[in-house]
Amino acid sequence: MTDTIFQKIIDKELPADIIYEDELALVFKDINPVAPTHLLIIPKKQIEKVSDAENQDKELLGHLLLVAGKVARDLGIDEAFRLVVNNGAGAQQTVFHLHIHLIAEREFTWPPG
Ligand code: DGP
Repeated sequence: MTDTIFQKIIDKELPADIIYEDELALVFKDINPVAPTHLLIIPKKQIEKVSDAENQDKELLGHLLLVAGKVARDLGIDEAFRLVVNNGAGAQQTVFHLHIHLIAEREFTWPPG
C-alpha cells in the first residue's frame, strides 16, 4: 500500500489541526469541512478501507468509535453528531486510508446524500 496524505499527517510530515492523538489513533480537522465541526478519526495503522479490515483489527475499529465518543464529549457536541465512513471510490472515498468523518453543529437530514 502506498503512503497517503493521511500517512504524512501521522508522520508529522504534513501539518494538520490535531484534536486528539493516542498510540492507535489520530483525530484532526478536515481541510474541507462540510459542517462547523468536521473531524477525521483515523487509525495509525494503514488500512485502505473498512472492507480491507481483518479480524485482527477488531479492537482497533472499536477503539476508533470510542475515540469518536470521547472527542465528542470533550467538545460538548455529544448530543448530536454524525459519523460517516465512505468505503471505496463509488461511495466518494478519496483518501485510501480508513477514516471516520465526525460531523456536528449543523442540521441533519435522513436519509443522507
Ligand atoms: P473521503 O472522501 O471520505 O475519502 O474524505 C477524505 C477527506 O479528507 C475529505 O473530506 C478532505 C480531507 N482531506 C484531504 N486531504 C487533506 C489534508 O491534507 N488535510 C486534512 N486535514 N484533510 C484532508
